[in-house]
Amino acid sequence: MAFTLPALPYAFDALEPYIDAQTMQIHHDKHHQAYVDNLNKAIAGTENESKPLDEIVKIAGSISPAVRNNGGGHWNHSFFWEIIGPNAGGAPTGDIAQAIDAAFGSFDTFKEKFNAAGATRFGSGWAWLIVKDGKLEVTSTPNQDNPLMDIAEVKGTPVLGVDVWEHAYYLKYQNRRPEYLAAFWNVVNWEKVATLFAATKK
Ligand code: MN3
Repeated sequence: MAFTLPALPYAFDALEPYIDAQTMQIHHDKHHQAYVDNLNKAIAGTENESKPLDEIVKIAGSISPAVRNNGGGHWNHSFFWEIIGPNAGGAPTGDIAQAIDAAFGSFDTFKEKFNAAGATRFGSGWAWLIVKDGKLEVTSTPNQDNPLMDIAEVKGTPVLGVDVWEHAYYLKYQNRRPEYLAAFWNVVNWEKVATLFAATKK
């Protein structure tokens, strides 16, 4: 069964002024679509064709570069559209807020660490908040790798992530990746992050 592009759960302009409509449209309709199409091509006629995406991602490093890049691209973007949204941002509450305080000392310290992970990821990649051995950690991955992959340097379950490829911000922020990262906090869907965090405890 071929993978398909999930619909964006809000309008392209819903994240204005933090992430502009044109970036969202190209990012979702062109970039994400290309990962889906190329993943389908890479697994067509192979034993991986019938596997769910989560399973493919976990073994992506041992399948092929095409599956690693495009399977990761499909997983990462599907995740990203869900953990951002309109009428979002601010500070987390509840269990996830307590866990962030416990792991990093404060929400502000966590944001600094996450932003630094995104800003210092050379070239293209992602910064992540993951659950590893029951604890929150910040990490980053190159290209379309993610912490679920067999080849990840730091493995864990992502509960928040940010795309720091230039295609995610260049139209509005050009070379100013830190400005994009600062704006990102206005669109974080903490309800979704809290749900993902709760799921890691089951
Ligand atoms: Mn992207």
